[in-house]
Amino acid sequence: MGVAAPDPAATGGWRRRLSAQLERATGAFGGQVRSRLLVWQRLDDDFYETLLEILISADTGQPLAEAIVDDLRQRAVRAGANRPEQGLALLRDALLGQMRDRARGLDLDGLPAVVLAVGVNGAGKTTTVAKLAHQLRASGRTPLIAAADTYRAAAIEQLQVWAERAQVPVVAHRPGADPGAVVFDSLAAAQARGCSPVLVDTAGRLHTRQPLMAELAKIVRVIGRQLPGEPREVLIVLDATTGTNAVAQARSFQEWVGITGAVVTKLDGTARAGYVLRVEGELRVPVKLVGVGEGIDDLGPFDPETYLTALLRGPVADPAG
Ligand SMILES: Nc1nc2c(ncn2[C@@H]2O[C@H](COP(=O)(O)OP(=O)(O)OP(=O)(O)O)[C@@H](O)[C@H]2O)c(=O)[nH]1
Ligand SMILES: [Mg+2]
Repeated sequence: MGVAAPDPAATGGWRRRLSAQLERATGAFGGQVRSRLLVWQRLDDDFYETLLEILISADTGQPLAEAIVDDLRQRAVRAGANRPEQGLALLRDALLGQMRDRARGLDLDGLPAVVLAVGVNGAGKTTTVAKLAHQLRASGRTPLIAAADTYRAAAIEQLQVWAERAQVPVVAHRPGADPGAVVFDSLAAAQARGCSPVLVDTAGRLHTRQPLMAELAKIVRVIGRQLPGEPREVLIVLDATTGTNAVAQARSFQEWVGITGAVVTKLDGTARAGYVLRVEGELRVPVKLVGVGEGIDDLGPFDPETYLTALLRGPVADPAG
């Protein structure tokens, strides 16, 4: 189901805002496209080598950048294209073709549905849970937040402050409590009160720390025992500004708990716009949500078309239309 859309009344404004933030995030890339790619007269080795450099510098990752450029060469030959603008249009179509068919809405059909946010320290999990709770409530749902990061008192308080603003109930235990017990109580509370979805904030953990990953797997087992089929959504939260080892992180989380989607945060603060391509291309995990700021409204569904248009500076459609 395509939920996680922001308040419908605010959608036009939100989309404009997302576009504006993406423009900034992709500005460096778009600038390079104009100043370094469109100066070539034809689609030749100079063009392709420059494109490869631009992709790599935007954090797309070498293997994926090479695959994208090789694919584009073949497409250009097949299409008989020989001008840089045609090359960029083919590139946009190729990337859009790969990204368009991925299911990006959150599956929230369970009663209650459970959404688990996981990731390394500081990625933006708590903020994402709070923003999502706010938006789901604004769109008429009755979310409940499980404060399953029990490592730091500050983490529980941070969530309570956000949740109060969003007017969403939080189930929390004392610092140091078993996160599995918090989740157990949260699901019972959601069932008793008719709340859904349950959004579970978890402690940040390094993907290489086995005991911490085992603890996360235990949380997932607790959920599955209480509610077969849940959690429907396990979202890995990835910080676009720290980039590079996202692939290793996500693979590890994938092995331990299974990932259904990614949230890329802090896209407002980065020139590494290729990062989203990398998450999709190398991990084969759909980016479902993007974070573009620290405010409660600064989260929204990821729209490949808006993103690629901003990235490759094609004709900019009116995002509100
Ligand atoms: N600019 C910007 N900042 C963000 C975004 N998302 C989160 N942040 C900031 O990133 C910092 C960390 O966010 P948290 O939500 O606390 O991250 P976390 O993953 O819960 O961190 P731990 O619980 O410590 O692992 C905070 O200062 C947030 O305000 C975003 O989309 N853009
Ligand atoms: Mg947190």
